[in-house]
Amino acid sequence: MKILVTGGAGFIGSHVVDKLIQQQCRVVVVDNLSSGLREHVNTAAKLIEMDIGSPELLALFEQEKFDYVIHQAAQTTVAQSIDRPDRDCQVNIAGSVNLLEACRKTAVRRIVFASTAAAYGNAADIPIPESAPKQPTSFYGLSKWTVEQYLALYRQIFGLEYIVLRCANVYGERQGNSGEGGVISIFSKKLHERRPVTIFGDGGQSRDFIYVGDVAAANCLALTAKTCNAAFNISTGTETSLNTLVKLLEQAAGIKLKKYFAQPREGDIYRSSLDNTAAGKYLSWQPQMPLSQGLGRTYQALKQPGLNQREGREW
Ligand code: UD2
Repeated sequence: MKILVTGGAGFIGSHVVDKLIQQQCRVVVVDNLSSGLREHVNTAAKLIEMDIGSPELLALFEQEKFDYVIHQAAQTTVAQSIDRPDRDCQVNIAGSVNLLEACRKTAVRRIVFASTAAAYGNAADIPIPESAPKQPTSFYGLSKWTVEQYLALYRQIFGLEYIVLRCANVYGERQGNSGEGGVISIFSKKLHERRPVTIFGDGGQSRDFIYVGDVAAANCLALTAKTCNAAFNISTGTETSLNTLVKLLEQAAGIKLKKYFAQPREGDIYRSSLDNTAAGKYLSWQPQMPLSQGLGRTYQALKQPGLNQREGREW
């Protein structure tokens, strides 16, 4: 089968591509390389440098005739969505609708969409079930939730099949570690450089950290899962506070981190963990990577840049 992975040069997308290639799929990547890297794209995949919002996207779909689409391309950070809601909307909403148009006009069989825990906002019940109210506290959460609703309506009106994967905090090799990166990649880099970290808030805020290889596996399973037109949480189902994360990172590296505390970040949620029962039942998916081990791998990959490359990974 022929699969398009949007954002396939990015952090999660490039791991998805690797897994699909391992499964002998034919893979095309569409990525504008705004944050993704050409060298992260598996050489067995075809890379098209294009924006998902491009008017040329439809012609590409007509030419390639994709069976399935895995949609990972996005503006991915909460903080940037607060700085530039207009840009977040343009990429995450308008770009996705452009992609959906190409999907329905060329009879794509199914689209798998990367959504987020941020769609829930501050939920009452932890771990959060899929049915919890969607009350995003950031434009990023809002834009992802909006696309989920577009998918439901595209299904209803045009018959396009979909699966939404609401991912918790994804970490692992190849994650960016600049201001746009996740807390694990940022702290790992600081640790490696023996520089202090800044904790926004009291460090008591929790996240559900899920390894990128586990997320890639969930995407592959979602392509052919019998149950579709539904959303599934992809997570470990456990909460880890930032203070605990710092301790685990220190253990993984054998180095002490110096910490500064600053004001909580605008739009941040305090507690986050997602119930993953439904993904177990309907996708036959379970997280495999223990956090301490995943942190070790992430840190080692930073120390040995070769491990960040596709060829160096064992996952
Ligand atoms: C992450 C994802 C987002 C979405 C969401 C789902 C990233 C960059 N963003 O947003 O795409 O999937 O999870 O819930 O992965 N923090 C510090 N110091 C730092 C950096 C972060 O204290 O230097 C804090 C931050 O204020 C927050 C926590 O660490 O309380 C996690 O921050 P993050 O940027 O890694 O991820 P989050 O949850 O905002």
